[in-house]
Order: sequence, then C-alpha cells, then structure tokens
Amino acid sequence: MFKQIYYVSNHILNSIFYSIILLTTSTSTFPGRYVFIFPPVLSLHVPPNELSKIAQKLVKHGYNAEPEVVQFINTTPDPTSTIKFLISHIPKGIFTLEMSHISDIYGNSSPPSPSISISNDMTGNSTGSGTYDDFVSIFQDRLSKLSSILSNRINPYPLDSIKKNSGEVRVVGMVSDIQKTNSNHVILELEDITGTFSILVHNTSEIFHLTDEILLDEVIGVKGKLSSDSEILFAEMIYFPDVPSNFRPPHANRPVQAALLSDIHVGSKHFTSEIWSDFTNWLKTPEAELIEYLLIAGDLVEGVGVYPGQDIDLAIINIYEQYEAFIECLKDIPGDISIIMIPGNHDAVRLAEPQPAFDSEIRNLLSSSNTHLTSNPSTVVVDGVPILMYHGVSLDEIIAETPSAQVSYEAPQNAMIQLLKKRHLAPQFGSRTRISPEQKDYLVIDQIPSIFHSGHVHKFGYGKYHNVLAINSGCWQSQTDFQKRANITPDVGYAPILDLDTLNLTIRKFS
Ligand code: D5M
Ligand code: FE
Ligand code: ZN
Repeated sequence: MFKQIYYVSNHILNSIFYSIILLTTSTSTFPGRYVFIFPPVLSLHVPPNELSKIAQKLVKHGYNAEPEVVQFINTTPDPTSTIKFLISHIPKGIFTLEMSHISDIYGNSSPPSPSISISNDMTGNSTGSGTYDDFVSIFQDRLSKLSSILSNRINPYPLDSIKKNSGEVRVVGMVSDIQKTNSNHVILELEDITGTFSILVHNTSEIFHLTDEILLDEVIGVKGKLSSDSEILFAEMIYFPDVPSNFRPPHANRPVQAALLSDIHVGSKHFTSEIWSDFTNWLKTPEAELIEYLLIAGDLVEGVGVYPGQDIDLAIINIYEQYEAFIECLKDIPGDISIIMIPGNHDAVRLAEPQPAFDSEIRNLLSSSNTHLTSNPSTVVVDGVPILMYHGVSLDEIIAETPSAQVSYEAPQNAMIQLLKKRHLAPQFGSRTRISPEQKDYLVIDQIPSIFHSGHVHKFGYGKYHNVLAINSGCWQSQTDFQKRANITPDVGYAPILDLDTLNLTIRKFS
C-alpha cells in the first residue's frame, strides 16, 4: 500500500474533462482533444492491492512468485485455498513459483475451482460517478499495474531523479504527449508519480519504427542516454509491458472444447438466422460432442438507437423483444453446453467501458441454468483455461491509428496483439473508445490469458503472440448498408472451435 503525491499533468486532466464531455453526451461524432489548463499537483490515496496481499501470503510460506502467478491466484474463486493447493503440490527445491509450475501442477491434478470461474466481472461494482477522484484513481491504478510489470524487467529511476544521473538511465511512465520535430524525430513525454521527462527518439535509430505503435496514455519503459545538460533522454530501447515470450498458457487436462462466437445482432434485418440454424444443428451432431462451452463476445442483439437512421435496418424495433428473439436462438443450443456472454456496443448497457453485464430486467430474460453473464471485459476460466473476452470497440481505433499495413480489418488479430503488447484493452483515453472512470482500471490485462477472444469488427482472424492465441470471431449479420458504403465485407458464420486441452483451433464455417 502506498500513499503519495501523484503528479497529474495537464494532458491527463484534459483527458478527464474531455471524457466527462463524452460520458455526458450521446453523440456519435468524435471531435478532437480539448485543451484545458489545470494546476499540476494533487494528493491521492490508493486502496490496498489484492495482488500484494497474495504475494505477502506466499512469502509467509517461504515462496516468491512471478507477477503472472500472483495474478492467476487472484482470479481463482478462493485464493487462500489455491495457495494451499499449490504449495502442497510444488516440487521440493522450488521457491519461486512460475506459470510453468502452475501448468504442470494443474496438468497432473484437478484445479481447486469449478470448471467455469469468472474474474474481473465488474457488474454491480461500478464506482464511477464521474467525479474528479474517479478519473485520477483509474489513471493511478493503470500506471501502478503496468509500471510494476515493466519495473520488474528494467529497474527504472523515478522521473524526478533522472537529472541527478548521467550516462545511461532507464525510465517507466505513461505517455502524455507525442510530437514530431521539424527534423522528423519523435519526442515522447513520459510521466510517473513523481514528474515528467522528455524522451527523444532519433529518426535514424533502430527503434524508430516503434514510435508508430505508441499511443497516448499507454505505459512504456525506455532505456537511453541523457543529454549533456540532462534535460532530455535519447532513447536506445523502448519496452512495452508485453507478454513474456516464454509464457506457457494454461490448458485443460481432459478432452473438451469451446466454441467462440461474436456479434449475433438478433433483431437486425441482416441477422443470418438460417446460417445460425445450420450452426445450432451442427452442435447436435457427433462432431460437436466435445463442445461444453459457448462464448459470445458481445453484440448479442442489434439494439435500438445505436446509430442515426438505424430504424430501417431493424426487423424487431423493441429492445426487449430483440432479447426474447435472441433467447429463442439460444434454445436451439443443446442444454448441456454452458453459454458465457458479455455485452457489446449494440447491447442494452452503457457504452462506456467496462460495460456491466446488463440491468436486472435483461439479466432476468437472459438468465437460465446454462447461461452466464459477465462484464465486457472479463476473464473467463473454463476447465483451467483463462480466456480474456473483450467485445473490441478499441480495435477500430488501433486499426485507424497504427500505420502498419499488418494492422488492418483484414487481420484483426494483429490489432488484438497490439493490445496484448500494451497489456491494456483501450490504451488511449478520451478518444473514440468511451471509458468509464472506476476506482480500478478493469481494462488493464492483469492476467495473461491462454486465449484472447474479441469481435466487433465483423472480420474473422486469428494468430499467436508469445503463445497467446488471439481470435476475432466474425459475425452472424450480413452486410449492412453502412458497411456497403464503407466497403466492409463482413465475415459471416464462422465458429472457431478451441480444443481446451491442446489449445488447437478448428475453424467451422457455416453458410
Ligand atoms: O461494428 C461493426 C464494425 O463496423 C466495426 O468495425 C465498427 C464499424 N461501424 C459500424 N457502424 C459504424 C458507424 N456508423 N461509423 C463508423 N464505424 C462503424 P458494430 O459494433 O457491429 O456496429
Ligand atoms: Fe457488431
Ligand atoms: Zn460492436
């Protein structure tokens, strides 16, 4: 736990007030950043961290642990029992717990949790009232979590003490400004809890291409040399919080499968009901007998009033009737399959992320013995396999702002991989993606998942990054007039089927 003065730059305050404007308006246009000037220094308090409590318990038993292990323990229903279970199974002579040990232990024994556990569900826990303190808390939580990941790797100096050094220094901070100089170098402004510092990335340096990937408000690390007057740092290395390249994704210890879907859009004139029926009929065949889980990453229904003139695209104009029609679609799914669902931007919840899993009226409609509703985002652990579910609204922004041709609607998995590198689901604050101020930042990717599952862009794609499988599962809605005008050809009727024991993917396409 720490209590300290947090230096908040004008940039963050600008974003805060810009976001208040976003949260209190329902316009679908996105004007540029506003400029406000505020005093720089605030006093804040941070609540004790669950993760540090777990780390302390492990230390009491004589063990250290990788941050990912602590995060994993935190996602289990009863962290104290998990710690006892792990300690009783860890081989003699090992005193630092790594994720590989966790996989080995769970590979040989049953996990001490039910086969579905959901972490990070913020439904009913929203604390965001839009006050100034909420905005500061969410930034402070983001900075503290992401800088602790980086600090373990590069052992940085606090930004306010850099000038006392000379030669090589390492720093970690949140990107509060990005400027191109007249000579085409990039100057990044970083800030931490002690102050700010300017970093110059020279256009001839080997790392210059990385500046294309950097977004405002993400947390990065930099190693470099100080200028002779110690006023600026010349970057030689840039570090993202990232997924370690040797990450070993937890897997199930029995043959069992999950189907990953997204963007059903029931209620739209373009919902492809016949293709859906082909899929649900296939679920009843022997080929699908190992499927025990169905995960849906949002946009369950088409919604109402989502964009101007949406009425002409609606087959069902009442939102409750849309959910009733959606439930009829779910009834075609065999009853022994557990269905886990998060909302998307077309669903009947607030647009600002994290999005809670529906109000009570719609929860009552959707609830049944085999359905599980959870917030967007959530990490859902099925048979020991952590699956990060995020609808994917920020993917539009990542695709628009990343110059690389690799990051495009044709390869949505590459935009998802950018989010994994940044360990944050919507890095840029106050831009297109709306973010609700909460005491903690639910959009930080705390626990590294085996699978990262999104939708939203209506394009199918998958790819591995440092052993994490990123999957965007397309949609069940044929091309809308908007998409025709924007030249978007949606990928309809894809059902990626995941083997939870091998983490192999089989693609089923229905038409
Ligand atoms: O989003 C489906 C995809 O289409 C996603 O990439 C956003 C894009 N889209 C859809 N409607 C619009 C409008 N009106 N403006 C800009 N981009 C849009 P979905 O969430 O299913 O609507
Ligand atoms: Fe959608
Ligand atoms: Zn969407």
